[in-house]
Amino acid sequence: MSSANIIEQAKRSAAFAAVDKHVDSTVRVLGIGSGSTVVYAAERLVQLKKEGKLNPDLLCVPTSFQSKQLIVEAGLRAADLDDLPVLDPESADFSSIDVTIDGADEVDAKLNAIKGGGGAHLREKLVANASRKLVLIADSRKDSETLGTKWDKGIPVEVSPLAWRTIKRQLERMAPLSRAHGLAKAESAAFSFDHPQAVLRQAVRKAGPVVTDNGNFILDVSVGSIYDPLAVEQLIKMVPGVIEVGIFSGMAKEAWFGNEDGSIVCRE
Ligand code: ABF
Repeated sequence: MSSANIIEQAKRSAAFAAVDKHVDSTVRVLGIGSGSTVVYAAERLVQLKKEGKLNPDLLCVPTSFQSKQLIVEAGLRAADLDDLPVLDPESADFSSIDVTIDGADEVDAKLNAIKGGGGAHLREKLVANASRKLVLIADSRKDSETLGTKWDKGIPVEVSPLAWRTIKRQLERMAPLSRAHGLAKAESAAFSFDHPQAVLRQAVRKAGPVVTDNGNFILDVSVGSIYDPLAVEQLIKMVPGVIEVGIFSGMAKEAWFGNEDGSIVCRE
């Protein structure tokens, strides 16, 4: 089997295992993520539907146009996030989604994740935030000790088109702020990229900014190893015009990884 097929099989194994553990007839609302691994989750949902194992009234909440297509093509019912009631009106829990299954670009030992390689992280984070459980699925290439050590394309940051150059300049000059936050000890305003801690280096993709489903731009903020994902997420998010950051700190309850030898690992 080619290495590409081995990776696809690993993704499929992780997706099937996560769906089998978390989706049964008691699930009323299911968040459906974006990317290629989630395609296998949809494949498993189709099988479960045929076997009569899904809630007949199951609603699925998409996280992108791609995700919406997956839901429709699987013969499932799509629902908009804000059209849903809270699951338990009597509690303080504002969740309206039982569980969301989504992919990731990198997941660290504490289940913090870099997401948004496909430019959908704003809706993905909105859906994850409204979910009782966020379950990540990926092949083992995404399984990492520390964010920023395996994923080398930078943190996707959705920004307003109104000021993307200004935002880019501000990010490029954040080293002093980073230092103030103890995140990095950049020697000067010029970013030192070899620093072991999170040093923010912003690089707009060669072809210029990517436009998201929401009409905003994506900038890729390249960092070194991220030992404090929440701090880096907050640092970037406070820049005026930043709409959402592709770091999901402390949001995932589980992560399922398919290994190339066919085994599956679930980390909680
Ligand atoms: C979405 O799909 C994004 O958050 C993430 O960047 C990407 C992962 O894609 P794949 O499953 O194809 O690796 O979840």
